[in-house]
Amino acid sequence: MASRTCLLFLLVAFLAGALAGDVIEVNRSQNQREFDYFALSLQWPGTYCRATRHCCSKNACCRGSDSPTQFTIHGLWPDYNDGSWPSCCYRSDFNEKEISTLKDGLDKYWPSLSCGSPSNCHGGKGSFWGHEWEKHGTCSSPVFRDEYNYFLATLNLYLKYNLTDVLYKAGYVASNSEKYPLGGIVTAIQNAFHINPEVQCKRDAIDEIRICFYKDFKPRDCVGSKDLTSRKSCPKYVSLPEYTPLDGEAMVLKMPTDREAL
Ligand code: U2P
Repeated sequence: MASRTCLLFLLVAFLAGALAGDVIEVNRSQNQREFDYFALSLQWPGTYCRATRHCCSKNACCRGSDSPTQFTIHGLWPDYNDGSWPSCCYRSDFNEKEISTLKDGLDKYWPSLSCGSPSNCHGGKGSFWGHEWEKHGTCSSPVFRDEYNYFLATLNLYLKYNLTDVLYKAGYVASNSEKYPLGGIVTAIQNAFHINPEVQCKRDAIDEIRICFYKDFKPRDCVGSKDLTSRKSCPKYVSLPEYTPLDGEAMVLKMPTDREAL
């Protein structure tokens, strides 16, 4: 009886979460249903990097004056129209050699903004790129069936749909004092790309903006974009924080090796 009550409670809690709009990640292993669309998720380094507490060589927040000042890539995610997404669809261990010719572009536009080693799909720890390939890239077939094409297409999309530039031209620039209307930022993106993006905030700071695409890479609305009031993570006025990298001396003092940073 007790275990029945417990099961019922878990079921109700699960359904309540789903109905409240919590996203559901589907780990479909081999039997994945084909995804519906792509979300190109772009992170704002000013928001991410100001939480930096220690440095290591792989963390782009620690590049001093070369730290990124534009949106960088978080990932290209195959998603379902119901708000869930597949993950870890088949075993394909990340091999950095396959993308060695893309490394300069990836270091610049798709850097890790932390020292942590995210988990891969099989219980191990790996690089940011390895995590994104194994968790999301493997679910992007039949559009992509290999690492090289997945990373190359993501870089090309990022360069073609230059979000930082769109916001800059509309007057939305990095600032530690300005607050901008969320509606104005969304309108600037709508006018440039003719789609509704998805926006995520950490408190009042823009954290990520997602631009979505059909499988043929024509832009389309993101599922979580429907109306402004449902963008529960952002207030009406938002910021795009500037990031002031740790100064040179502090960087040296705080720069453990990658091993120590794990
Ligand atoms: O939003 C929190 C984390 O959930 C994963 N996510 C979110 C939306 C989506 O469409 N697809 C998706 O995978 C991301 O996990 P990550 O790739 O970072 O492991 C996102 O960070």
